[in-house]
Amino acid sequence: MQSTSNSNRPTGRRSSLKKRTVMFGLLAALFLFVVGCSKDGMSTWEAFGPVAQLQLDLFNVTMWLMVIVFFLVEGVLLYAIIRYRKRPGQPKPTQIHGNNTLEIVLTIVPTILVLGLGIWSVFILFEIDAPPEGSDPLHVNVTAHQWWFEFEYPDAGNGKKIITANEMRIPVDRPITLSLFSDDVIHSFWVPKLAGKLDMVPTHENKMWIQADSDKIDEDLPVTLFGQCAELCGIAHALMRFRVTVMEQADFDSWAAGYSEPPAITDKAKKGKQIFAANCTLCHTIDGPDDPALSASRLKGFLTGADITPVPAPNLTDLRTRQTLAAGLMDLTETNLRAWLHDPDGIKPGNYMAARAVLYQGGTVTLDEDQIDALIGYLLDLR
Ligand code: HEC
Ligand SMILES: [Cu+2]
Repeated sequence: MQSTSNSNRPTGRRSSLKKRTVMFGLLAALFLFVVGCSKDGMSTWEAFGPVAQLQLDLFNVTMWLMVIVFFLVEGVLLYAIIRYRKRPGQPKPTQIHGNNTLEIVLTIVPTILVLGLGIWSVFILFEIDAPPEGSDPLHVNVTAHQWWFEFEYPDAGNGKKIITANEMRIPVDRPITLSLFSDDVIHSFWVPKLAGKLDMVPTHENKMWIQADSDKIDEDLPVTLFGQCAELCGIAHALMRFRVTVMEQADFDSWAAGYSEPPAITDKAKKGKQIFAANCTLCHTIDGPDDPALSASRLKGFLTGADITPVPAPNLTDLRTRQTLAAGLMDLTETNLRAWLHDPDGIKPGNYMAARAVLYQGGTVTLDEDQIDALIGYLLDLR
């Protein structure tokens, strides 16, 4: 036993070294592939507003300084290792205590670097704390739910409240102040092109502001930016995305003015309206902002967690004006809406519509194809 393993050892070692080298190469390639995101999507390398720009500048300076330090230190290290390595027949080098000048330099330089970057970071923290004095910010309350985002504009159009989900619209060149909340666990608000991440914590309000500048966006408005929850928050965390559409103030105003105006409803949609009232209003509102008392009872239902209860759900009033379904998961099309109504859990495993609506408790949806057609007609007839 002993002798066999001994005689095998040299080749075994060599092949495992080879294997390790290959594994390392593969991992390095995977790493480069994974971090090689394009600028179009969720890139942090492109700033569309002043907050993101300040953060990006700080990041760039910090990173490049550290890259220089890394190559300097590693360079000197490698040079010393190779140049002064032990050679056969060489006498033992003279032993010295150290070098005071070198030690002082190696203490002072990093101290200056760390202090400098630290102080600059604090200045930037203050600078991005609030929008400039005298600007006219638009306020939005953002509440995270497992696994979607709710946007409330307390005073968007003539003091009228607007509640919508998963897609935030913002006017260009205007500061947007955000109050971030959560109704369940900790989530995180992240639109890389507008600002860094900020946690959304239950029972605690976090504030931030963002702005999209027309001179930083070289496309025609409206422009859609991507965001997503950046804090592991449960089974559908990776499917908790949202969008921010940057638009001209006038377009924003006309969207706001149209919100909750009763739509023209076709005959087919009339039937859909009844089906909606019977099956969906436990959780969804479709005719304006959610009634606060109703929201509170939905939240209570969710938190007490009995099997079939109301839960907070996306406000569907402006569903027709949206681009996506199920927290940015798929485009809003008739086919996708049909698929969602048939089997929400197949599309977004773990979501609370499938888990808590009576409709889905038998395994398949209890609506027939005609009823689903009517529902789709109704949902897409709203503006
Ligand atoms: C038990 C509560 C509940 C009931 C009842 C319910 N839903 Fe939902 N619905 C939800 C939740 C929660 C979500 C969010 C799922 C997610 O994205 O994680 C949702 C998402 C949706 C969405 C996607 C909205 C968006 O902004 O992406 C649509 C459309 C929808 N539901 C339609 C319906 C219709 C139509 C009915 C009735 C046939 C219905 N729902 C019944 C809870 C419910
Ligand atoms: Cu989340």
